[in-house]
Amino acid sequence: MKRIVFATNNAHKLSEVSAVLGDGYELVTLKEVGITEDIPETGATLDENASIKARYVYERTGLDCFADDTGLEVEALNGAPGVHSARYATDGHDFAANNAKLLRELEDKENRNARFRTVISLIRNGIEEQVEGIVEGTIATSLSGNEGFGYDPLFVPKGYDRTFAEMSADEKNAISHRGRAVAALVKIL
Ligand code: ITT
Repeated sequence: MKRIVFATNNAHKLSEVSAVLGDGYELVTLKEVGITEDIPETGATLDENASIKARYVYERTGLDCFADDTGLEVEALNGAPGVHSARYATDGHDFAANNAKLLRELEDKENRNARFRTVISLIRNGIEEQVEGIVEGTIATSLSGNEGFGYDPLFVPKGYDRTFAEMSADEKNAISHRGRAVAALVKIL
């Protein structure tokens, strides 16, 4: 079994990624390697932030590791909230406030096209590689479902009439940005 650190403080991400990675990998958490502080995400893009998070862990532990940075990119909002998805409405990770703000911003917009994009930075033996995963969809006009996290109750993937929050973890992983990025990660691991 390969041991690899996943640089995240988000428990939802951890369970999604470990489900897609499967039994061949033992995911080590930040807590387990003694990193309890929030890693500063100061980059201007998802690519930069994924890289910052992975390097932060590699520099402190020397262990193989990866980090994911994800954003929701809404067409009518010129790609916002994008890299600012976690702190769209407030300073913290307030999912309800973020969703309420998104609904407000799109109130008078006909174009509700959006996509989730995940960038994963992998550092193995000191060498960094990046992969990404994208899922296209639309933003619903009201919240539906209790599964998942973040913007899931508003995101309807293309070809479906349910939000990610109305899908099981397996269903979401099979088509999601993160599921696709992790599938690409597995190919290079
Ligand atoms: P880490 O940096 O500790 O990994 P985070 O929650 O800060 O966790 P990101 O910066 O990658 O993660 O994600 C930014 C926000 O995007 C996150 O807070 C959610 O609101 C949203 N998000 C990310 N992945 C999502 C998903 O699969 N479904 C719905 N919303 C998601």
